[in-house]
Amino acid sequence: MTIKLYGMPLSNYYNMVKTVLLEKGMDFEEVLILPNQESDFLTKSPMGKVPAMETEQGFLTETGVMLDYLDSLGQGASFYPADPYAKAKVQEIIRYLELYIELPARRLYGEVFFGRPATDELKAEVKAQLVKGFASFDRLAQFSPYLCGAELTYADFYFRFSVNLAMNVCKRALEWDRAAEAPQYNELIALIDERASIQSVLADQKKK
Ligand SMILES: N[C@@H](CCC(=O)N[C@@H](CS)C(=O)NCC(=O)O)C(=O)O
Repeated sequence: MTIKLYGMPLSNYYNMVKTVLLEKGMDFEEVLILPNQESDFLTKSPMGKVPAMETEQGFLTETGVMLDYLDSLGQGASFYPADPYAKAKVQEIIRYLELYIELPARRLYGEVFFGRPATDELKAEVKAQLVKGFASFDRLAQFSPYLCGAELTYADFYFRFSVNLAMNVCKRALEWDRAAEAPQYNELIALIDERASIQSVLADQKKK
């Protein structure tokens, strides 16, 4: 059975998984659906979030899990190093991006993307989390030129679709120009954006 990817091109997590499917040259179908709490969708995605993935054995959710599943299928290129420690370092940086940058930044998506102003208290809390989050990420990331060294890894795809939005949140909700402080972020995004997979994902995002 062809893998089906549920979600929508506005979702950065959806785009991470879609990029990896494209990079691997795997056949897949896109099922366009918004996150929702309908009972039918909750049987597929227990939190009602996107992306979700339908495989011949059943459904999977959580972006990191889906990336690992696709990797373990062994089709197309792998973006994990063969060495177990080096692979764990890629997984570590993805975890940092998710827990300490993506999730705090998301707390201000309402203000930045959906016109729901956040309180000053919330902004101060998120700013403190992001200061720590970016500092910890900077201690792990190599930018030489990729996050984990000379080879492109899954962490770079995660970074591409996560940190650009987080920087947007910093600028628009916190008056904090993270991109100016860390020019290496946009340099890496520009490098990753040269890939055909990303170009195709971004073009689909613009269409919607
Ligand atoms: N931890 C999930 C997060 C996915 C997620 O938050 N997706 C957003 C769209 S970008 C969503 O479905 N939001 C709706 C909601 O939170 O109920 C993952 O890694 O895939």
